[in-house]
Amino acid sequence: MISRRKFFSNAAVAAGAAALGAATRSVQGAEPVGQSPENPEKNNRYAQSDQQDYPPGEPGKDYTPVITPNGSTLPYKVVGGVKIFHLVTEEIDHEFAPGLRAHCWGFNGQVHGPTIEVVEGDRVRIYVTNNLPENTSIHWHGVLVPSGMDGVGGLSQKTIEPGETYKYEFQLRQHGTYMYHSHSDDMVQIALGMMGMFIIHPRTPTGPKADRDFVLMSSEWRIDVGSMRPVPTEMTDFNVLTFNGRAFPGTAPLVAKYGDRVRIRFGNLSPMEHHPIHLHGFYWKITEMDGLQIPEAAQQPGNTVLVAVGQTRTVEFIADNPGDWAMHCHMTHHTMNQMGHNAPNLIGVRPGKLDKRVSKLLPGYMAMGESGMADMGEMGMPVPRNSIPMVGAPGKHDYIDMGGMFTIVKVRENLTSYDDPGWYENPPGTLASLASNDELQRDLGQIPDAQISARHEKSWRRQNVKIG
Ligand SMILES: [Cu+2]
Repeated sequence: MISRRKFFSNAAVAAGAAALGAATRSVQGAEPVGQSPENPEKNNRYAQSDQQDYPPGEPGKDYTPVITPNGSTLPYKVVGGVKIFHLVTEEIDHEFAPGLRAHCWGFNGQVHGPTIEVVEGDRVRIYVTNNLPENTSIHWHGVLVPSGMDGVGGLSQKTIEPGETYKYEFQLRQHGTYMYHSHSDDMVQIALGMMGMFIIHPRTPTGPKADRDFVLMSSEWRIDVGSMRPVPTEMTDFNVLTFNGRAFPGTAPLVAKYGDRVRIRFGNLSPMEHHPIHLHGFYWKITEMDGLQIPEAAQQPGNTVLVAVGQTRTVEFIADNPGDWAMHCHMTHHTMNQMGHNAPNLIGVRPGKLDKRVSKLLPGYMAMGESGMADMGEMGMPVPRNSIPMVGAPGKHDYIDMGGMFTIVKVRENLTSYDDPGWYENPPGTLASLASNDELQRDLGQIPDAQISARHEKSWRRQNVKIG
């Protein structure tokens, strides 16, 4: 490959110093980020040639390793100054959440594959052994590699047949948050889970260091209730939504100490849908788009970041608000587990004696959803084996009727480890609670005479609370 330095020296020979100056300016003008016009070699992601050697970056010395909740980082060894990785594609019996497993495709026993973590300037050799029943090839999504290492089956390379091991080798000439995924029979292989995150740390870090550096990859699946195989031909009706291959309550919390600088690197390789990821309790700044660093003055603040299919977005915030904070896709159907979308709308329907009448014909029948659907998981309805329709999880205060692409950011003072600290203890006066009659009288001048909704009536009946 020709480095920019070589390109310029060739150009100078051919066209002279004046032309070089013009070319330098125009190329710089096209550069998206982080440029220093006075010193074009600095921060220039094309400046490293493949001939320039760097020692392999070491965890703890050259970078603080990332955390992949519910996942892991791919181990490597160094041979002759090159970092050696080995990915093995295979079918995996994967658990999405307690109660739901399916036969997926992934890497090294995991869905999704382990996070590849390297340092700018590292030279890597990645072996890919194909244990799938069909050909594959692996694309390094967003990583600047020679064309023949880009992994598009048929276009960049011959595909890897079952049983074969291919070798990819390149030097990393950039840093940021990237991904990898199958690029052969994409529709099937991505729908079955063939993807992972690819993190490149800067060789010379600038800016504040993150205390917690999390990696979260979004995906979506169609797994029919009671079945064990995601449907790869699904185009619109996904019913299992995941962070790092897990649906809530299967998602591990993201734990931070009060005051930590937290970085979260989102990637989305869902087959079809974009995900607006929303965090409660904080605002963040978007520091990277598709792995490219945004200059500080241009970093957008917010609390929701849209991560489109194929994109990565990196955010940073200071964990200055202790508590248990929801973080989730804000598409409401993406925080449900195995929600069927063809259910009749029963909200507001008064079933009356319908249940009794139908149950004579269908033992166990029960009209559902006439007062909303929040109760369904809690009621523990009998469901087919290996399914979690509408399931959420018991929370500290009540049942959490969320699922899918939902997790919890737990921020605590005085943490001694980053293990799950359990539920947050709310300091006195900081927890929403039932208003007393005295308070209502004092502040509203009346005690509201709310109609008991059907839902409360039902749940009170369950608890034998006397009503009416
Ligand atoms: Cu979503």
